[in-house]
Amino acid sequence: MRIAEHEVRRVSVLGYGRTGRAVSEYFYSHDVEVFVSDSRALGADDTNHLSARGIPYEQAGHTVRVLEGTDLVIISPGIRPDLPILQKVRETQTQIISELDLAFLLIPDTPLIAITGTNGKSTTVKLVEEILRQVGIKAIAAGNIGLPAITLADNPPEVVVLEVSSFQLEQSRIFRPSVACLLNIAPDHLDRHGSMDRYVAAKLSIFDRQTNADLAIASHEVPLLRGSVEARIVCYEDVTLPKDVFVDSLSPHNRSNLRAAIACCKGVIPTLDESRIDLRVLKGAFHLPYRMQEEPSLGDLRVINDSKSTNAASAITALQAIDGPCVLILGGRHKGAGYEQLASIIVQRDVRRVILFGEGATLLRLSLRDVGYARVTLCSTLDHALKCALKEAREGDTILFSPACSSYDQYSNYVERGEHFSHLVRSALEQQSPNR
Ligand code: UMA
Ligand code: ADP
Repeated sequence: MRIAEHEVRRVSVLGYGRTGRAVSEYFYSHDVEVFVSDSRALGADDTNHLSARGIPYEQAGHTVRVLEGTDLVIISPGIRPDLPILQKVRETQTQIISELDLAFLLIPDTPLIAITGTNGKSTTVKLVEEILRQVGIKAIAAGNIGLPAITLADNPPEVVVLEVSSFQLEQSRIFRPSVACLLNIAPDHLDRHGSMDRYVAAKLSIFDRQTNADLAIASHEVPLLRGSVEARIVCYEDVTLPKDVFVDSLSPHNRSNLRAAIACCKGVIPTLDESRIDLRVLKGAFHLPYRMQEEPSLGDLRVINDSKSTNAASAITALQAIDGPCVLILGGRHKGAGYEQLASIIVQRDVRRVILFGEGATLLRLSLRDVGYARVTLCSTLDHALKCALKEAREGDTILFSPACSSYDQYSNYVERGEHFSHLVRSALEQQSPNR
């Protein structure tokens, strides 16, 4: 098959996770030879699937087999640009392309709304999808939210709403969305990007190839865009929200997400009348799993599961969204950014105790000590952390699980961590005596 100016007979797919599987399926179904290479030992489901299709693969490391007879190497978002095998590929002048760029080339005629930012991407992407569907446009949410964009290549919808991560942006050289939105930037993923400057550069690159026919949407970052972006710039905080009790009940961060979503929708339907959006239909988008999810109360304690909070900024947002005293559970894998700001907010808010668990616990404790906060309990697991939280909480408190770290020290992803927390809460509920 032809992709841009390249004749492609054989591809190598680096990484066989969600993205790699989708890319392999796409090429397999278009009769292009596929070779799969993954740094981990693949599970039996994967190896059986590949063998049944006659797709050759290597596991537990990338070797020069990636290069043999290959026209194109496709990389998953989790592949770092400095991976040694990529250096070898570059030396042979073989083309390397990200899944995001590939999907962009394979879906050439469909308007793309791309949304990035440190926090709020999934919520905003779902809001845009819902609003567009309400006005009769077949829109599909894809990308970092979980459905690799290439999955849509053979049967594209009317509009693709893409959640785009800094990992995907860092790898991309072609991608040009007609509407690009940057929600916010706070320190995150410094273990991958190496510095805040490089993380910011990756985020801002969403606007790089846009022209004056396109729309660039942002808020606090608008000054960074002026002079460097060709697209028409819109500040989403200028969007007026419909007067409605439901809107008033939203947390400030979700009102921001709604403003951004409306600005994105107006990018494809300039005549959209926001006062006619049925806001109640959007409820689901504001309540995606493990984002400030209300668990059953434990006696008189409110319990919130915010497992998707994987950086300090989202934990700050969570703290600011709740009223009254709380016991805060933080921890997981540290991603390289500091916790100074989070620690200073903890001191200001009514946080009865902070329970720390996982790899990041020691560093979090140091940051809290630096601001003079000492009401800290150290635990190894989430199980233990919830037990300690229950001991410390007083009548009417909220137990807030908003970890500020990634889940990868003890779980495969934030969903598994969120499910585990829900399970622990339900077990605690079953064990609770009536007069706790
Ligand atoms: N791998 C290698 N070599 C390497 C590194 C990884 O072979 O050097 C292999 C791993 O062993 C694994 C596979 O690559 O088998 C994983 O690939 P991946 O890390 O790119 O993950 P995918 O399963 O393809 O999922 C990716 C996104 N993951 C990451 O960016 C880390 C998913 O976002 C996204 O939903 C999916 O593509 C579909 O587009 C998850 C995420 O955590 C939710 N994203 C980060 C975030 O939101 O903070 C950026
Ligand atoms: P992302 O896809 O960027 O991770 P989500 O919508 O999944 O964003 O939300 C992730 C976390 O960030 C949740 O804890 C959520 O409560 C919080 N959050 C959502 N929107 C915002 C925002 N605009 N600013 C700060 N935090 C937010």
